[in-house]
Amino acid sequence: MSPVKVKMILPALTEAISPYWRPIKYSLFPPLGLATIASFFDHRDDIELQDEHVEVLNLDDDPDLVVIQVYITSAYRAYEIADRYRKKGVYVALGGLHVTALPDEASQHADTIFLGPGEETWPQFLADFRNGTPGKMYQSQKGRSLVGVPPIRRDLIKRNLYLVPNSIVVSRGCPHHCDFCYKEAFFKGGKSFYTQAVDEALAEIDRLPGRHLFFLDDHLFGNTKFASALFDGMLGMNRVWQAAGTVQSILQPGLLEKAVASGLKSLFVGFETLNTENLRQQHKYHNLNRDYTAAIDRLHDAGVMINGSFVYGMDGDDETVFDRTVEWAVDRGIETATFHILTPYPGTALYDRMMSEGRIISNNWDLYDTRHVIYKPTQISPDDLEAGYWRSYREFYRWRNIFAGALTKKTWDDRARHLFYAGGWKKFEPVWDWIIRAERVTKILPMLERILEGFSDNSTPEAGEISTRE
Ligand code: B12
Ligand code: SF4
Repeated sequence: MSPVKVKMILPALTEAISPYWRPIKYSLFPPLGLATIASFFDHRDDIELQDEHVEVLNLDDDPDLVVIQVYITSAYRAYEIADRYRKKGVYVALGGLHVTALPDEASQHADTIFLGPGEETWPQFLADFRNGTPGKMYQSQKGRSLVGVPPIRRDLIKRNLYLVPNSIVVSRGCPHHCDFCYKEAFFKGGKSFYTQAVDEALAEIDRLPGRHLFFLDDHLFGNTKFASALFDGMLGMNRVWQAAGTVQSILQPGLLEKAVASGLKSLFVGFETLNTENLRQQHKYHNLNRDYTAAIDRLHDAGVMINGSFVYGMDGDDETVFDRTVEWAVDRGIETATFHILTPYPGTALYDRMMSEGRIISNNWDLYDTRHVIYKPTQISPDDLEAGYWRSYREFYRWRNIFAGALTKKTWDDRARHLFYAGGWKKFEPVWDWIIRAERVTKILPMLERILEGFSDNSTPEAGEISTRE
């Protein structure tokens, strides 16, 4: 069959393309999901991948096939683009988290929809499409695996537009089952946690230029055997890397040490709440009865910075939660923090519970961005919840608090690293903005590597060595 002309699109939520919005967050990571399924195309197929977070979409073209990834916050934009192409007679395929959660809604804007991860269904569809017999819906169920999946088509990614072009995912899903998490709905009908073969993950790492890596896995430490072998394999690769992990995995003897030896420098940790009842209600059992402070100290002692994640608005939260949480995080020297308003995504146990209690107050998906209250909280008014959320960011990132956090560190090097990292991230937004708009964002990467590494570390190669690998 003749080659297919394909357009792949990651639409942006409105705020990401607004001139008034800080673009740094949206210029962090390239569209890995689409680049992953692109690996199943034939080398003769003509593929263009556009990410609206970092570029203006060209919607006037006439491809044979349009492939769109749909997140909840970009759903309306995705549907608008899909409808526009379908009007021209172009075949449109929609997949991703929101399509999986609400297939009936998505199918009104697509010729074919895909539920769940794409590694199994996409090659089936492509074969059917080439034969002229594509189905209306493909659902990933049994037989999920990442073993032998072709390498991600990173050649389709415009690396120079991203601060962290080396984002990487070596697993899918997570072994845990928190009520508010997307994963239960997304992986319904099959395995909800699985990894690549260690050799294939290491080969993918080896293909990435430069030193810095950002693992986007939900829980890189979720399979101890896999993580252990991966970290062992990364020894000597001279990488600096960031990832996400649970309090439980940090406290686990041995694994953190291996991660640090292979270059771990900063970890996103889902503390979520300081209230035990909240944890229980959300079925976040793996955080229950864990000593958060011990986990923080363990990371800091190992030279790992922390991005603490906190969710506000669970039923046990009252109006004191904001100041208490910020104070707790500052006192413990957490370097950066991410606050969220509890958001019941369709398809989650939390959404179903809130629906049955009549507490969902908005089905405007644009507002499901963890910055708006779309349900009735029990102890706080929606206005106070939103105000407390914004106040938390303001307070946490006040210079006074950044200095206070830095001063909890034991050495001057660690204090300096805290100041540069936390201050640099939040306090120089106009500078970031300018750099991003000038498309010079990758120039900052060596500086990020330097800060992550810390100022006393002698293992940093000379700048020339970094640029050779780039
Ligand atoms: C990196 C990331 C970001 C990055 C960039 C995202 C990007 N460029 O793709 C940034 C920082 C910008 C970001 C921002 C936000 N994010 Co985010 N993010 C993630 C994260 C951690 C990883 C995404 C990823 O790369 N996964 C790895 C790839 C391989 O998987 P994938 O993208 O899902 O693709 C697979 C399948 O979905 C499927 N697939 C996808 N598209 C298609 C299309 C077709 C046709 C087919 C066949 C298959 C298919 O096949 C792929 C391979 O299996 C996820 C968590 C997660 N595990 O997904 C949260 C996540 C996607 N984010 C989320 C949210 C809520 C947000 C924000 C609203 C947060 C906020 N408060 O600002 C914003 C707005 C997002 C937006 N643009 O609309 C939620 C989404 C919930 C939902 N139901 O949509 C998630 C799931 C986090 C969570 N646990 O709640 N995010
Ligand atoms: S630990 Fe994180 S990724 Fe895993 S189920 Fe809970 S919220 Fe989701």
